[in-house]
Amino acid sequence: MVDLSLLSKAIEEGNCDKAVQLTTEALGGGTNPQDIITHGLQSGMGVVGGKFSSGEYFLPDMLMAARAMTTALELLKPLLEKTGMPTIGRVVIGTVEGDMHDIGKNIVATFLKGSGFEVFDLGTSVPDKKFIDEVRERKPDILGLSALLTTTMPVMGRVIKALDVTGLRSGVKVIVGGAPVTQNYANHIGADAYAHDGGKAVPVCKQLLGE
Ligand code: B1M
Repeated sequence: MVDLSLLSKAIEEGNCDKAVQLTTEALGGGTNPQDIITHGLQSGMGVVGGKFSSGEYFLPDMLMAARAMTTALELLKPLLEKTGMPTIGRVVIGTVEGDMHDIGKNIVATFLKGSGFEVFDLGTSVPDKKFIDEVRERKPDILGLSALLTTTMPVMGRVIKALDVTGLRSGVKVIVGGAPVTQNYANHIGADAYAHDGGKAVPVCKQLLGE
């Protein structure tokens, strides 16, 4: 059984090879992929964020940690996505304009795919108009908006307003999330739902579909 605190440490140190090795060993030892994410990868990223805030880490440290985490996540993706179940709903998801953070959004997208949702991931720094166009064309049941910066959180409200103005709001449920986002903030900007993490996003999205 791999000690997931070692994996957390590998992410903290931005050690890509070690992160891949420990993730592979953890999977081989039967550790649940969700536990690997929560107690290994994500907890290491939490430490990185703290060290960046306190001035101990700089941008290159965050980038190395992000690379290590993204590479390790790639090993988990096929396991999380492999379900073979019928599609239960369609989701368009993206990180809002001005925001390049995508690791958490990718986890949410992967969890949703693994639970039977058809997911269209628009990527990062998605212009408001792109969200509107995709909602109009793809007619998703749910639009997912992710924001990691306090400066980009308001953009989620802007997208919701744009849905209103274009007459699309009533046809789509909006879920928001990201580290600085809260349930109160989601209510404040008129979102239909908020999820704290990828695991929570699945039942919340099912609930939005009335399941
Ligand atoms: Co940035 N960054 N970053 N960063 N970065 C934060 C967010 C920060 C908190 C770090 C800090 O200061 N402690 C800080 C924001 C401060 C603030 O706004 N108050 C910050 C800053 C300041 C910046 C820059 C401005 C730095 C600079 O340039 N001086 C810059 C901004 C660039 C931009 O976006 N325009 C920047 C850049 C970067 C990197 C590119 C180096 C890299 C991102 C790489 C990438 O994403 N591909 C990076 C990273 C890695 C971080 C931290 C360390 C980690 C983020 C992460 O991936 N976490 C982060 C500190 C932190 O969050 N502790 C930080 C792991 C991930 C699994 O968690 O993303 O929270 P998270 O996702 C979770 C939940 O939030 C939720 O589920 C996910 C999975 O469980 N969730 C949703 C997310 N989206 C959801 C959507 C949903 C539902 C749930 O529904 C749709």
